[in-house]
Amino acid sequence: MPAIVLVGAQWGDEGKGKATDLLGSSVDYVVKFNGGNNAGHTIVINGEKFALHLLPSGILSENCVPVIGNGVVIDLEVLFSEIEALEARGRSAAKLVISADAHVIPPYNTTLDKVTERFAGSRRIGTTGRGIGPTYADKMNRVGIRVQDLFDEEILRGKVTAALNLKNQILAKIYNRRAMDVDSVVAELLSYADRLRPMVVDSALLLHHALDEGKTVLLEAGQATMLDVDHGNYPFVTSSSATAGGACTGSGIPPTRVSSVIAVVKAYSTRVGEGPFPTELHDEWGERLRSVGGEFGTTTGRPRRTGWYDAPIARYAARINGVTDFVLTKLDVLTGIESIPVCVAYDVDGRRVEDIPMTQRDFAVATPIYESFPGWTEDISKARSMQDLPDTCQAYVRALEKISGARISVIGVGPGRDESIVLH
Ligand code: 2SA
Ligand code: GDP
Ligand code: MG
Repeated sequence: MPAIVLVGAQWGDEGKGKATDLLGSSVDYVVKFNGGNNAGHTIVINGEKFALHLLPSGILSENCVPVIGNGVVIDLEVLFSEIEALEARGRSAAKLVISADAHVIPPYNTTLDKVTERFAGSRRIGTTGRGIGPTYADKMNRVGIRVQDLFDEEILRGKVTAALNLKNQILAKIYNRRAMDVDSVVAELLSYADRLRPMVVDSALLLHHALDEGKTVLLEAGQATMLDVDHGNYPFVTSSSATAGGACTGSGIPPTRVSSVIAVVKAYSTRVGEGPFPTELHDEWGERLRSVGGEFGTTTGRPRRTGWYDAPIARYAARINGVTDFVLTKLDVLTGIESIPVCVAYDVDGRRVEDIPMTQRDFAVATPIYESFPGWTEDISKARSMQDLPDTCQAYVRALEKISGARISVIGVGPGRDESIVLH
């Protein structure tokens, strides 16, 4: 049976949490395969709001096993406080399993992330300050701490000592911060070991067996295509693989077992953090999208930058991820706009460009070429089929589908689990 990949098509916050939750009732496993507690997924069930950061969105579906895959980086303090917060609201995290190969975010990397940003000046990325970048750098540098290291004090101590030999120099000499002590870092990490142990498994093997038994596995991305470390607009990206390829490396499920790739795309665009954003609006329309759409960071509360729909980005996401279906979200946010501009291509130095430009410089100067579509004024939040939508709204959806590179299979008309139109 199949593995299904679910990714973000833009710069994140497209509504992946809600889409995963919607699919949750029909899948057996939901695997988070990249990122860490930089993610923020909001899910609304019967009017009750849940904000998840580190836990897979499938944690709220009763019959589903949530899995933190090997591609994830884990802040252990956040992990247990998120589990406790869910349990305090009557939800259970008892089925959660965690890969023995996932990496742990040690406290020195959170500090390094924050101070590096503070001193970066115009080169700052606008990170979430959760230690994500330094922890993936350690992983690639082969000095990272893995979940399984918490069960072997000798290995753990050796790694923390080696890391602090170097990082204390950076913290103290470059950033004028207090050096960290090996014993206290080791003690802090070990304090989670006993609680962690029952959850830790060879998750790649578990998922392999599950697929052999005919179970359905959903691989859920954090962040999005334009934030992917390889395919996003580097260097203004996160430090992990947020695209469909990352779903395989971050879970241990091979590409031959993936049957479909769903990309979640918002009916307009947003971004948090620094970096180019061709359709960004600095006027009252941008403010309107932010306030009506509630565009504030789920993790940091930062106001999100807002702009119109960008079809070259959707087409790029379709190509890079091999998208089979789009979930179009937040269509309701556009209600009441008389004429809705959509970016269909870019102008780069007077040339019309249909795709994302090859160089960072050309993407930074690309200006949108817009086509406008008639809007609608009717409340669409109660619509449950395409026919329930006003004609102009249907035409807008069809126009997006035509220029975005894959069919639209679900339309979001509100934040609630049931506020969706399922087409395919
Ligand atoms: P990091 O912390 O190293 O991953 O930051 C690098 C870039 O990645 C962006 N990034 C995000 N963009 C959108 N949403 C994210 N999650 C939160 C949310 C963000 C928040 O769901 O709202 O609460 O602020 C997320 N996580 C990382 C980040 O802005 C940098 O551009
Ligand atoms: P994620 O990071 O992709 O999971 O997205 P976030 O949860 O960070 O941000 C998406 C926000 O939009 C959340 O507050 C959702 O509750 C909300 N949302 C999702 N789909 C819809 C929709 O179709 N309409 C409206 N109005 N809100 C939505
Ligand atoms: Mg988010």
